[in-house]
Amino acid sequence: MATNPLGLEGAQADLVYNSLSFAVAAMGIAFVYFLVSRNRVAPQYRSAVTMSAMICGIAGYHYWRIFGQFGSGEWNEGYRYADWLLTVPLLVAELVVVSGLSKEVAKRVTPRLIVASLLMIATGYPGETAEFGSNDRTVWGIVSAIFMLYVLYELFAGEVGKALKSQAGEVGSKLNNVRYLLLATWGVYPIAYILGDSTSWLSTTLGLSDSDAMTTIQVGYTVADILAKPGYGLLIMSIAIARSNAEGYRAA
Ligand code: RET
Repeated sequence: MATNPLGLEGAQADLVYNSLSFAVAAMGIAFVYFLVSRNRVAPQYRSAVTMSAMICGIAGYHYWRIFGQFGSGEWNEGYRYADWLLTVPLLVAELVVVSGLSKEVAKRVTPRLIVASLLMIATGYPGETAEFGSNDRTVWGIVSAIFMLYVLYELFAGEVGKALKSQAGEVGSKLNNVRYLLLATWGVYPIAYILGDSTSWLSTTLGLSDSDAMTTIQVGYTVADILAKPGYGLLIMSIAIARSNAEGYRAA
């Protein structure tokens, strides 16, 4: 294999290299799939499927750049944050589109969710690039987590949460699944962030070496991204299809 900019060797280098390669393929094909599937849902839900295509397209590009760094000898974690800055607001916005909220409520909550998720990513970046074990890494991580908790609060207990919980039947249970997928995947990021610092209490408790920590954070972020983008997009589309059918839409 070409130069490894993370300083990993053997099986760990292969694992990171292969998971990045897999992510490029998953994002690329999901981008095409969402693009060609737009007509399966009624016009009022198409923006959700379009957003899934945008998310996977943006991620496919960034994973291509991240993967390409394996030959370069340099590693820039900024590609992930640029990707998240663009995709995370879209992920929350598409959930609102299929949530069944009234237009007025959707117009009020969407900007709040977008701003909070932008701040979650923007404040995580200085922590991610700070020295391992530094105060900066801890403090920015906590600030970022506060914005994440706010978004989760809105989606579980706030106005959006109430709307998602109150729906019956197939759509109601799919809305629940998508919320729990979001919770489970979003939970991986802060854990990978903590495990990625080999000096953190969690990494030292588990006895992770520098290269174990590096492998865990890279594979953790990558697997979470595949579930949180193409996987979540598929669930969002199935909700849009169920709603479209219930409203009498017939795909051509
Ligand atoms: C950071 C920094 C440490 C604290 C927290 C974080 C949360 C990141 C999250 C990212 C979600 C990304 C998604 C991408 C998929 O497309 C930034 C690691 C809380 C929740 C969903």
